[in-house]
Amino acid sequence: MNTSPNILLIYTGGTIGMIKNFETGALIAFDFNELLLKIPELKQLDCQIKTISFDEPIDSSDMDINRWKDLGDIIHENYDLYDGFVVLHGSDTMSYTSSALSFMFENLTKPIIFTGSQLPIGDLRTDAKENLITAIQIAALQKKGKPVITEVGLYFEYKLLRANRTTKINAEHFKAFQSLNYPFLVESGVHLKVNTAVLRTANRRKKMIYHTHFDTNIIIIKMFPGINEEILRGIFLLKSIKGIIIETYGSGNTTTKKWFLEMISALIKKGIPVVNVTQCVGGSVAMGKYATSLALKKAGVISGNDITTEAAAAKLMYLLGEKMPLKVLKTIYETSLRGEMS
Ligand code: ASN
Repeated sequence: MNTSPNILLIYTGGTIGMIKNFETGALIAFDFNELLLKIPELKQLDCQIKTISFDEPIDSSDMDINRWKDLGDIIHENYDLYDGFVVLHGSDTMSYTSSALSFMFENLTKPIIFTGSQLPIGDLRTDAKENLITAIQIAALQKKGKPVITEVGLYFEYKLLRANRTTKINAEHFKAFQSLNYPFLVESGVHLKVNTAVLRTANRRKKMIYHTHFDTNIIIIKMFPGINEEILRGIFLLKSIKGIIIETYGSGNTTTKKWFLEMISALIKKGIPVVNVTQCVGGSVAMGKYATSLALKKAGVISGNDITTEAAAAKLMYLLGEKMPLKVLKTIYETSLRGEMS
């Protein structure tokens, strides 16, 4: 009997599997089977690989909560059949999707590793092969017959990062992702160096719970000097708004103009959660550190601490989807659920 790990490779689209459309010159997703022909090396890996593809592979800019659910369903339906999952995904929104998946799968005991590339797999200088092959090797890592990684990771350019800690920071470099507030999980060199101390540990006695309700009635507002009262009022008064993320300056600071602070207070009084995340790529929100964030704290703004905007959006949609009173949502939001904040 073959006991090498079983890996399910899921293709959603992205540059990794794209070719140039000769009429428009733009990159479009193409057939998954052709992608596999370009990497015969996969046969040499010491694991069984099965593949499945989205019916219509997409550029990740077209991802939405329905596609997150399609992807989650594939993993959920195959959860007991495989030892690990590798998701091929466009890099543009990979941090959002992978953050969302981290909330969808509670008590994960198997790896879900996202990867993709900056150049298509058919390109001579492609980064796709290394990313794909190593992502599969990491998903197949086992110790005493159990997966080493038991969380959602993102592998790109020699590093496995905790997915819900990542941000795409470069549209051209092979090193496209950064996780400034959390160390890498695995580094690939001559050997795979596993940073065991920082991995999430699985509690195998707990049942995996699959969550699929995301509420998209949220908005992310990025602060900038000169932000306009009328425009903000128009957005905040929308009937459909159920949650707001404000991307603030530095350690959570905003303008102290009366109209702004009154608007925020009024929203919270209406039961709408307002989350404070920093627009810096590293560091955290510390409301009350400066006078320019004290009023936010007093008004009951939720601290996003050192969460990324991508994970903050996924977490807010997830918790709103789970439906709970604002007080409870605030407490849970300020707690790390999947290692997304310190
Ligand atoms: N536009 C592509 C995508 O996100 C970018 C990439 O994969 N590098 O699907």
